[in-house]
Amino acid sequence: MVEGGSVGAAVFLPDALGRDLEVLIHSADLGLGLPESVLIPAGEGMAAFNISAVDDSILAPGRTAKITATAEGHTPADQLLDIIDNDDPGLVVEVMPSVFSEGAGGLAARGRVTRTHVTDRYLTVQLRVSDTTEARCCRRS
Ligand SMILES: [Ca+2]
Ligand SMILES: [Ca+2]
Repeated sequence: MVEGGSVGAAVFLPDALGRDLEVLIHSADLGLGLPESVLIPAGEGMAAFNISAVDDSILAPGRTAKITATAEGHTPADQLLDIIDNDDPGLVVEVMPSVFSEGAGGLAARGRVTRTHVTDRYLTVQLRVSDTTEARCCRRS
């Protein structure tokens, strides 16, 4: 599941009971949205619920969360869920002005590269012009 998304989940009983059964749902992963409990009604063998993952803006590796279902008189059950980060770093390239004369000279425009996630690590960015017969880059300023 990608953060910001949700998935359907369910708890099952091997055999339906003659009474309602409250099943507690728990995960130590605080980035998940879970119901505290679900109810398997008498005569039924399952209860469905949704799991959502908080969409933060923090770049992080993917993680695996454990979800545990417990109910009185029953053996607890665990399920692992992989959560994929959606905050991949990106780059933005701007050229100002975006239109200029071919006679404007060697400093016709200024460029700026920014990254969407600032970290304490340096980042080397390679710049390339697709048509070097029309424009060239790059002189640092
Ligand atoms: Ca995000
Ligand atoms: Ca994230």
